[in-house]
Amino acid sequence: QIPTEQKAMVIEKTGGPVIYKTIPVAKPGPDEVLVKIKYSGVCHTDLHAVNGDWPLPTKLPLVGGHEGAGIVVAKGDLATDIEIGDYAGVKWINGSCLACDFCQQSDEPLCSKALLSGYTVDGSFQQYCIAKAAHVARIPKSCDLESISPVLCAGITVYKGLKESGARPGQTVAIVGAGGGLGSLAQQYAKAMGLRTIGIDTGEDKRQLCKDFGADAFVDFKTSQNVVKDVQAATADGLGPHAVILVAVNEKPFQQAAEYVRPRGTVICIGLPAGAYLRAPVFESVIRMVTIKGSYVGNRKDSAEAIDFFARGLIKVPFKTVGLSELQKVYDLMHDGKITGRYVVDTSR
Ligand code: 8ID
Ligand code: ZN
Ligand code: ZN
Repeated sequence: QIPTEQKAMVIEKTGGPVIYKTIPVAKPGPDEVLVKIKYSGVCHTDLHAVNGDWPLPTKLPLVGGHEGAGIVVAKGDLATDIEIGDYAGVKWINGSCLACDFCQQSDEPLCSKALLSGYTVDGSFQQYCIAKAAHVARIPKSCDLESISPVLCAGITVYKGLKESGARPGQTVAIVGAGGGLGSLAQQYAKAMGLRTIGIDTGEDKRQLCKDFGADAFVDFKTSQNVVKDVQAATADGLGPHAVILVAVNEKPFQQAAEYVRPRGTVICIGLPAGAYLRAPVFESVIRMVTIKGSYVGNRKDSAEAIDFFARGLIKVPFKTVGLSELQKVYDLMHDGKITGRYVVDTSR
């Protein structure tokens, strides 16, 4: 009962537009599964891909999307540890070589042969999507596919970033871009890990979301006279947060975070604004022993752990759902910074 044709959102050239059209359903290779995508979250990365923001070309034509939640409907002969009917997630790392130095150490995102869903291979903005069986996320049947979809990139990424930060229960983490997709999930994971949070973003909606998620403070980067001072003042002893999770799509905070992070604190860079540079004063960074590092999605174990937090009911994803055919509207809102939380697309319409 797998059809030969399906609906998909396709970009034919960098810069868009994204077009709703009928395309063939692919057949899984020996080490692959075919996932019937029910819902897919829309990540800012998908918009970077449309716009050609990064120094890495996409395939063209391209079906974007990498937060695809669905059901396995076909599989190759080598896919022996996953069954037809299982819930599965198509995430950013679609596949990797499993043999290189990085794959052997479970740093699969660093594999030079990694396949990227919705970027170097077609992703989840279609009704049927191919992914490597080794990498497809295993989703327990108790989970709702609609609300878990944003966990498949946003959740995994911020969970990994929080682990990389080394922040421990009771400590404070500042989340820059706290009202967006990654940021709203970062707040949830941070709380579940016993951390205090400071949300940094702008506007009443995003302030309210941070409050609802139990943020200890909110700093509006647009109205604050001095973001550095306000963030430090939001910690009990005024010394600043132990860690900063940067998920904003803007260069400025990447050049500010090292100034307000606590001495011996860690700045985790996750957001990928086009053409941006990191900058920090050498003197203060040295004498305050600041760590600045990048964090890139997560490996298969991080993915399973991030999903487990959701399955245990610890993560509430704030989302709105629209039809797959309305994807362009989501991109327009995202471009204008008007999305609080995440948008999810329903592939049936
Ligand atoms: O593995 C990775 N490193 C990874 C994985 C997934 C996504 C990286 N990303 C990248 C995306 O490509 C994107 O560049 O993380 C970034 C955030 O993705 P998103 O959460 O999907 O974007 P969003 O929902 O648009 O949220 C961005 C938020 O940043 C705020 C905006 O108001 C919005 O709420 N923001 C901006 I723009 N400038 C800000 C500033 N100066 C800011 N918040 C605080 N200070
Ligand atoms: Zn993403
Ligand atoms: Zn590899």
